[in-house]
Amino acid sequence: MAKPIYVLNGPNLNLLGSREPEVYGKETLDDVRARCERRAAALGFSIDFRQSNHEGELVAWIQEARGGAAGLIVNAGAFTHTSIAMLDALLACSVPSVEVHLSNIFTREPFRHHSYISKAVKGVICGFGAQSYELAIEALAARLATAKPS
Ligand code: CA2
Repeated sequence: MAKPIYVLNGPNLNLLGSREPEVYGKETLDDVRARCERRAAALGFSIDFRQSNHEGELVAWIQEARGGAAGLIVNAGAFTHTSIAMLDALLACSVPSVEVHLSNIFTREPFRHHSYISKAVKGVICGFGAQSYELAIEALAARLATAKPS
């Protein structure tokens, strides 16, 4: 059976749709999951969509992706700006990965302008709301389609 694309979501993203709609949009994380599932299915992939408020759990999922995932999409939430542990896990993970953000982190507070994890991913998509995730799935699917089978 084909491996899924893991879509990993970090802290507080379970609150999507409940506050700050002007920054993060009105859709809930379940709505984002549904978008991802539809987009991936249209491109011939399946999705394993998860959220955690715990850095260690996110690190464990990235480690699991090494054997279990075709690719990885990560919205690390605030850990984006703090987590060397997630950077190290991604550097050790050979599957292609894309960093996503709902908001444009570069138009926000200066502390959001730096991402620790960007160094370890193929690319970064931010600022398109829930559509950022769909764009990431498209980019990953295109890369996986041209990648040599291992
Ligand atoms: O724009 C993004 O996707 C972020 O990764 C979201 C993080 C933020 O810390 C990053 O700088 C950018 C925050 C996620 C929290 O989301 C909430 C949504 C609704 C209400 C409260 C928090």
